[in-house]
Amino acid sequence: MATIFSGIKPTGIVTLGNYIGAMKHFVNLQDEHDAFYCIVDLHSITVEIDRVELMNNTRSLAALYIASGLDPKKSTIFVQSEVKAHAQLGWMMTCIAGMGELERMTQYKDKSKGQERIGAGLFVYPTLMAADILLYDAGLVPVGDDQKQHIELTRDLAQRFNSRYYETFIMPEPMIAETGARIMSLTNPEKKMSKSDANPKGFISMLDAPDVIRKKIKSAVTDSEGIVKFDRENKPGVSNLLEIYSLLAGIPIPELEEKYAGSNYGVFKADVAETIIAELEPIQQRYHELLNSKELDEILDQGRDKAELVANKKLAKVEKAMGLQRKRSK
Ligand code: ATP
Ligand code: LTN
Repeated sequence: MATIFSGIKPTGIVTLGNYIGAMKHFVNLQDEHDAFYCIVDLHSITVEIDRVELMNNTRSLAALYIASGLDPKKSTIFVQSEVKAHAQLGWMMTCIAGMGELERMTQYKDKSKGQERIGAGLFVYPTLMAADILLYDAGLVPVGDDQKQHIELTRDLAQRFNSRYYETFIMPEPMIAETGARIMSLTNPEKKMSKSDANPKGFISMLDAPDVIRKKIKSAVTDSEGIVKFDRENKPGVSNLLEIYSLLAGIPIPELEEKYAGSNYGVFKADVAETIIAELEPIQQRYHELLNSKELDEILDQGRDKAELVANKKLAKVEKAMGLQRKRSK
């Protein structure tokens, strides 16, 4: 059974998009796979972020991982910067990668657009992500649709390394769900929902209170047609809400279309909001119990120790393959 690896950046509070596109799959996979779920704080510093905010986000994401159903007995949950091998292998991968292939990454293009000063870390971001995955011999990487290109690059780097030195890495496969891999912004349904969106109306945070959720869904951009129908091209706003509703309630979209035939958007949106609230309520409750607990520290300490064992072993193999070893006197 393939090992699973995935990560989320502590750049803000996890959104409903992160939950549907990634976290829900993490939970489903942990029963049958060896799974590593990381809080990728080293990736968060590729853009400017306040130090206290980063520390809070890191803890909050760990609590949300567990509150959403990750079981530390089944999954290894840890903070990236605590396992030093990530940064070390990241450097080696940077040396394997070419400028051209990094320049083609759409996440880099999006995040650097309009920036006065582009951090070099943002540019080499995918080489650190490759290191994350390759350190654990992960065969499957559950992610949202936006990360596919980074995993393809990871495969290219692994292959290049294997042929330049010798067989060291296995080829990871992206695991992207057919639905829910790209939840869109509520204010601009042409753009993906992002936790770092400057406008909080664009996303539902996992910690939003029920009234905030009702307000955000009520003001979500739709269209003037007044027909609840799935048509991503012509009705992106309504389609996005239908997708969220369907995935959370476990009701197929055609059934929802039928249910709301003849109703106005107000009724439909109110039900979408209540479905989200019902999903998030127990998660929020567990989150608050965990956030300041010793239990959370213990889980992260154990996760770090377990991850370190695996990662250090792989790092030693890579160092050996690359000749990063001192010759000793006979
Ligand atoms: P940021 O806004 O800081 O770039 P983000 O919200 O895009 O953050 P990430 O930490 O980059 O979130 O992503 C964590 C996981 O969630 C990844 O697997 C990513 O593909 C997935 N993901 C992110 N946004 C969405 C979305 N809108 N719909 C579905 N999956 C998503
Ligand atoms: N690049 C990802 C976060 C990420 C990741 C990873 C995902 C960092 N390392 C390893 C899967 C596997 C993002 O921006 N969402």
